[in-house]
Amino acid sequence: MAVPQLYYFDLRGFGEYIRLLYLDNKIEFEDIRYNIGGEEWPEVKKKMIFGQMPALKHNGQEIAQTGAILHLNGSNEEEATFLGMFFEGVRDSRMKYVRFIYVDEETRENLVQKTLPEHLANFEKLFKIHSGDFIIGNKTNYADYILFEELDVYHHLDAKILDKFPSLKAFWERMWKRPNLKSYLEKRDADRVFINAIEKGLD
Ligand SMILES: N[C@@H](CCC(=O)N[C@@H](CS)C(=O)NCC(=O)O)C(=O)O
Repeated sequence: MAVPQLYYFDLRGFGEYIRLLYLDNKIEFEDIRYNIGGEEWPEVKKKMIFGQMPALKHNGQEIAQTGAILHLNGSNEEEATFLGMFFEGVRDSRMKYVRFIYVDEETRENLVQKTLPEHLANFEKLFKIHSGDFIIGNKTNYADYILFEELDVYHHLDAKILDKFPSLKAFWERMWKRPNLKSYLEKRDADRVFINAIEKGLD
């Protein structure tokens, strides 16, 4: 049977949330990566639904939009709503990071000392609502991968940023130890895979 094909750039970006979910859950997929400034992308772009990636092709169907691809609902409507809320909250936080990276909207110091901690404080509160190792109980859901990737990205900006948020820090450490992720994550750092297209966030 054909495996899903995930299309994204050769960096972490939004595609990384999906890669982590697939790897951790042992969902076989083809990880197709295009060079961000390369010659191929303008041609490929014309064929993508919104002219953007990530995109997923499977069984003749094409899906665009990160959230739609990631979406594996919680076990009931209430949980699905909670996960959706978490997902959108993390995306809002990501936009602050993205604006810092691409348009220098604020200083690195302000981002790390004030802006991101405000978001992290909310995530810490939300995380504690459901007991267990992950956002909801002891099973990972799609929102765990976006949360983990964001925490890891912010940790690259400042290795102490999670210290004031013990639940998030413990979660981040736990995700790093997941047997299906550990060697991938170690290799990703060793290879210094870009987090974003201009890479301000790795040092
Ligand atoms: N709303 C979309 C946004 C996707 C998006 O912004 N993709 C960017 C990379 S992160 C892209 O494809 N940029 C290249 C282009 O627009 O040509 C999602 O969440 O998946």
